[in-house]
This record gives sequence, structure tokens and C-alpha cells, in this order.
Amino acid sequence: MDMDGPAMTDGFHLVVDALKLNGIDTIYGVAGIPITDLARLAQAEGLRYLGFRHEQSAGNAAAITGYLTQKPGICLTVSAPGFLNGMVALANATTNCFPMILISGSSDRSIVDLEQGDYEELDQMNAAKPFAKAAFRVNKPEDIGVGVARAIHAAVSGRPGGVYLDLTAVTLSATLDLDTASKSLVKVADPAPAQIPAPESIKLALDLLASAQRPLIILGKGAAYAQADADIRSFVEKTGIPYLPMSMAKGLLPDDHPQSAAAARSLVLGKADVVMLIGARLNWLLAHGKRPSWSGTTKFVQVDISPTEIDSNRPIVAPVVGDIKSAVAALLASLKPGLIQPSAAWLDAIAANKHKNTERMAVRLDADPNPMNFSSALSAVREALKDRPDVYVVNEGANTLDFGRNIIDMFEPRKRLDSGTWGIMGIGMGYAIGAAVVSGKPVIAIEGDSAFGFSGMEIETICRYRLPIVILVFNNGGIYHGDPVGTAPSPTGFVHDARYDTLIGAFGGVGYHVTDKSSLSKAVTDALRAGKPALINVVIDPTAGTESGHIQNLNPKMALAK
Ligand SMILES: Cc1ncc(C[n+]2csc(CCOP(=O)(O)OP(=O)(O)O)c2C)c(N)n1
Ligand SMILES: [Mg+2]
Repeated sequence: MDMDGPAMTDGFHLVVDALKLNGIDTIYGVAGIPITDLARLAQAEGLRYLGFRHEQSAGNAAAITGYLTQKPGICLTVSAPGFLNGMVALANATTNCFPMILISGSSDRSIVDLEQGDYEELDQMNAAKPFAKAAFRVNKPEDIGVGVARAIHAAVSGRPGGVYLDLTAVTLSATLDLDTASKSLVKVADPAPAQIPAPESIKLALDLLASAQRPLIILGKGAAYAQADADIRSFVEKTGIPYLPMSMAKGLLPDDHPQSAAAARSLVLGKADVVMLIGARLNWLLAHGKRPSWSGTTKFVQVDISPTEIDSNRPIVAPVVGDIKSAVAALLASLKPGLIQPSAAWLDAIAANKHKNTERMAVRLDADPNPMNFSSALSAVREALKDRPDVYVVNEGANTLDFGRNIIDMFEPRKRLDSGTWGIMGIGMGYAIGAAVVSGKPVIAIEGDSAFGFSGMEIETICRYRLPIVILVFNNGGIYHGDPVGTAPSPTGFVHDARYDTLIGAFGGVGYHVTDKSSLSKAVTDALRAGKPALINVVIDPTAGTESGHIQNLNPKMALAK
């Protein structure tokens, strides 16, 4: 001990201490001024630090960690440009209701605020605010404990989201005596308190469902996030109500569950008389609950943690505001046998429609065109994944996403991770890395060739940490489709016959090049079994995709032909 004064610590140590005290064990980031020492110290102190090639992917890994664990995922970035690179991930996390904290170092406030041109100058906290659930700045080392605590509360309580925490370089390097420092730390008690719904709201919801002839349950990723899997399944099964999973809720009940109405989606949306939304919002993904996809007379029950979600698109007759775990438990506790009875005619109509659509799909899956199209290639992947319910599936792209969502069945909760609420490209490698790191399980990333490019450099990160990630690049030569041979590059086209499989060899991973169904199935099976980084170049007919995939209705067209 220093004989001249009390024992000291500094801001760097306090940040690591505050994270550890709150059970945070993993940081994803990109090093540089002023946080290099923070990353180094975190690693030395036993946190898992994963260094990325781009902050957006580090942020996406943090976001999906939050989704999978209900604890905020942490992303660490440098000032201004690093911070902004991470912001897309933070905004996407907020939009998708994933808890994460973006921690950035920042430059000297006295210079930034006078706009005197500091190194990486930016008023980061205020820049973050419109895109984050909350944003805080810590200006003194003795406030680090409170700053971290506030960030954790904001990220995971109520509707989860992305939180920005700004740590100035001065704060990080400032010293503080150990006694004051240790008293300044805060261990958060009950960061995501249960929010019990009002008993009257439960009664109203059950009464409305009991009055229905043609009820439907829609499960959103909020329901998956809640980790109330057994109760949700029990509620669905005890009521006998058909259900529709939103894409990231696939697997909450296994996709081959007899009550799944996924293969009769248009029918059930159009004809249901009472719809119960559980952790699903009536946003664009559900056509806002409006005509023509929906009937104008549908009555809604909505189970959601956020009271301001209610009535956002359609009037909600029976809002159940509370956390989903508490709400579903309360619904189950008040459910009397026989109270809710979907009509036989409704169940028959759904069964017939499912049968018809499943047969149509089977024809497409059985086809074996050369070159492969989306359905045929995905049927080969489906075959290889049949006995691997443990595998996480990451999925992004346009056609690759739309076909992937319909063709790849999920059998376990929270195993499907995709473009989500925004339909964003670029989450692929970040989500894959986050899922592999928190679960230790294998991951398959089914990527459009355009989608893959947004985070493709992270294959080095995947190889460096030897993660069990198998990347499938659905290579149709472009955004939606490829260009005809011999034409100048269009706005959507890429290089013809690109060999994505050769990239991963640079870092020690295994590349595969496949042009037919049986080699694709075999490559997926072998690569998953090997448990090592692999990239499969899946050659798809460049004419196979449609512009905008399944959401052409959202793509405005020129009114006048040029
Ligand atoms: C961040 C971001 N940039 C751009 C887009 C627009 N966009 C939608 S899908 C897509 C790529 C589709 O091509 P690909 O991934 O190759 O899928 P394909 O339809 O060819 O299978 C793009 C660029 C987006 N959704 N997100
Ligand atoms: Mg493509």
C-alpha cells in the first residue's frame, strides 16, 4: 500500500467492478481510444471479451445476448465513429425490445461542447437519445456505479430496449480512493420487476375469448422473450385455440404442433372473430390489424407490458397490461375447463386450409431444379436440420428470409433469430456470434448474398474464437436476384458466380461450394457435426428471387415509365 495516502482505484476498474457486481460476464466490442484499457482490464478480470471487426456486429451480438438471457448485452465502442457504428444496433435493439447497453468512451466535454475540434468529437449522449430507450453520461468516477445501475434498470425493466451509457475519457482515467469507490457501486435488486396485470383485465380477456366462435392467438417475440414457455403452451393447449407464431416466436411451441395455424395464415387473419395478441404488436408485420388482410369486425385481446401499445393500430377491447409471464400465469389460474370453445367449423376450416397449403408446399419442396431455387435449397437445409432442434437458426435476406421463415421448422423456443421488426440487413454474423457465445450451441446462419455482405468480415471473428457457426450464403448474385450475363451492373446486381466459400479459408475455416440438394444437405450435416466455422456457398438460380421478396406491396413504383 502507498504510504503517502489511501489506496486508490480508477474509472476503468470501477466500470469493470460495477459490471461484475451485476452479474454481467460478457462484453462485445471494438478497441481503441479511450476504451482499450477497459477491454484489456475486463478480460484480465475474468469477463469474456469478444473483439469484433465492426461495432455494428458487436452491438448486434450484445442485443441478441439480451434477448436470449434477459440480461442486458454489453457493447463497447470508441468515441464518435465507433459509437455511431454501434448506434444502428442500439436502435435496432430498441425497436425489437431487446435489452442492451452500448458503452462508449467519449472525448473531452469542455472541448466538444465548445466545438473546438477534439479528436473524435461528438455530443454522443444527445445523438443517442432519439434512438435509445434511455441515454446517460457519467462525468465523475464516483458516479460510475449509479450510471451502470441506471443503465441496467432502463434496459431490462418494462419493455426492454437499448440504452446508451457515455463514459468520458476523463472519468475513465480519474482516480478515486478505494473506500469511496467501493461505497459508490450499486448492485441492482430486481432489475425487471414483475408487473402483475389487474384481475379485472384477466376476467375481461377470458370472457371475450369465451364469446368467440373463431378465436386465434398470435405469439410474438415478446412472448418468446418472457421465458414463460410451459405456461404459454399450457394456455394454448387448454383453450384449444389455434395459434400463429410471429417469426421469432416460431418454436415457442414446436412448429408441427397440431394447433399451429401458420400454414393457414391468410385464412385465420381474415376470418378470426377474437384475436389474442401475446407479446406481438399490430405493426406492419401484421398489416396493422387492418383490412384487407383482417376483418373489420375482429375484436382484440392484447397482452403487453407497455400500456401505450394498446389501441396503437386497432381498438383493443380487452387490454391485459403486465409482464407476459405474470399475465399468462394469471390467465391460466382463472381459466375454467370448457369456458373457451373454438367452434368445430372453425377448426375444420383451418385444418382443411392447412392441408391444402401443406400439399402445395410439399410439391415445391420435392422439386429438384438445376440450378437450385429458394424452396429446393431450403428443403435440403430442412432435411439436414430435422434431427437438430438444438441448432440456432439466424436468417436474413429478402427471398432467403421469406422462404426460410416458411420452410425451416423450429422445435425449441428462442432458436430462430432474424431480421425482426425492421426487416434489417446486417444482423447475421453478430446474432450468430452472440447466440453461439451465450449458448455454447451450434448456429446456422441462412443468409442472402446481399445480407451476408453487411457483416461478412466477422467470419474472421468467428474463426478467431473457433465458434460452431455454419454460414450458408444463398448466392443468387444480388439483392433479390442477379443481373443477366453481359449487362452493366444494375443497382441490385453483384459479381456473377462469386465464390463466397473461398473467403473463410483465409482465416482457417472450411468452405463448401454446393450446386445441388444432396450435396447441400450433406455439407450442412457435416459442417454442423464438425462444430467448426464453415461457409457454404449455395448456388441459387440468379433469376429465382422476386424483387422485395414477399413484401412487394410495400415497394413504391415509379408512377411514370421512364
Ligand atoms: C440495413 C438495410 N439496408 C438495406 C436494406 C434493403 N434490403 C432489403 S432486403 C435486401 C437484400 C436482399 O438480397 P439478399 O440478401 O441477397 O436476399 P435475396 O432476396 O437475394 O435472397 C436489402 C439490401 C435493408 N433491409 N436493411
Ligand atoms: Mg441475393
